[in-house]
Amino acid sequence: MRITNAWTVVCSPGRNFVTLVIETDAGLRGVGDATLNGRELAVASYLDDHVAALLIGRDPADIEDIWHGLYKGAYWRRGPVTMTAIGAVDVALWDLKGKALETPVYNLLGGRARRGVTVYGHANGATIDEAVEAARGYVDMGYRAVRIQSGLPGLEQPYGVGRGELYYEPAERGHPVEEVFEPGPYLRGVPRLFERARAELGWEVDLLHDAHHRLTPLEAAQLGKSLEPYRLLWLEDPVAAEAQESLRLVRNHTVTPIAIGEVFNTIFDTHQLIAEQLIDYIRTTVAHSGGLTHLVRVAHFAEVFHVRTGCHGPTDLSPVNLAASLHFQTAVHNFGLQEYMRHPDEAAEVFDVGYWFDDGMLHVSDRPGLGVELNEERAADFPYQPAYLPVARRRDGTVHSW
Ligand code: KDG
Ligand code: MG
Repeated sequence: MRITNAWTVVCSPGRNFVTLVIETDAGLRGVGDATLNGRELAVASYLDDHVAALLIGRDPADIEDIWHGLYKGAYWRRGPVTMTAIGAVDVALWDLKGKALETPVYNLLGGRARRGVTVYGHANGATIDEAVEAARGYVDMGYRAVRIQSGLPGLEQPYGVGRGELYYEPAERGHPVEEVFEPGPYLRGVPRLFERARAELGWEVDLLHDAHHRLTPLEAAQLGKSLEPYRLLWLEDPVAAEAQESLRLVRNHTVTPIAIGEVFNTIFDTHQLIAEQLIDYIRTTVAHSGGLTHLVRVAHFAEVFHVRTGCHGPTDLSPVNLAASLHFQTAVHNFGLQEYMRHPDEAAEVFDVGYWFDDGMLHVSDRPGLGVELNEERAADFPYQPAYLPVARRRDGTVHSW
């Protein structure tokens, strides 16, 4: 079999998605997610203008060789745009391989290691009361794990409080929205949120929180310590992910489990944190870190150090990425938890998915490949809409990590 064509489809069914399609002379098509929130067209151009021509004529079965050809052959390595582009090619090739062999992708990754993939939902609210009520809604739907974010006294715009119920969407059309962040009210408020959540929801449900890279190492250590009584499953991104050595300080002061990695792109971003056991969950995304080929390496490396997977899975990645994550999480032994935000309804008109939610878990379908079909005609009805993620500033106007 040979690759005859490769192109991206950029569409906005409720939000922007970039999908790579790879076509073969056997009439099979594979799809990969190439969405990078707020920088979508950079990845589309990387693929259409620089990578597509290199794929034509190649045997799609040669995934390992094509992967290294794009990674080492470009000379300019790593970074989110490059690794998202490589990830899209990689996932599309696994999809093709599954379709060619008429088997789901998880079978190609070693086979089923579990019945289903336990997921966490996103509860948020403008106040602690609203957020805990939203968390109760997830428990009632059967979720066994819930991330909770809320507005707090003195901090009206915390990370993670979106518009609408199930669909959290941070990107806004037009210019980036500016939000204010102050660590004082945040560090005082979050323990009150989880004290309330435990009192209302009990201890059976796993609770999580995302600090979104906003704290200094000492602030992160303080937060982890003050959350210990409420036994979180994880505290996510307590410090900026690039400051890896600062995790030693956090780790020395708290036993609250730590999850990091959604902005990482390669195993080289993860290896210090994993080998020094500075984290408990690695959150690296299939789409943004070179696809399944590379993330499987990260998972196997992490297993040696008792670090478990916790793939990033926001709505700003398409159902193609979610399906790829589910095949990965179904097959790797050291699975931890999978993020699950529901996509807007319009997305279902463009992406026909085989996975389904039941009993707190997402289940992969047994369709060949990834089990997701892209409807290109319908995608054309939802043209790209320029949109940006917010920017955070301190009260005095200093730009801060969002
Ligand atoms: O595009 C940015 C989002 O993916 C990010 O804000 C979501 O932190 C996030 C999460 O944990 O899902
Ligand atoms: Mg996060």
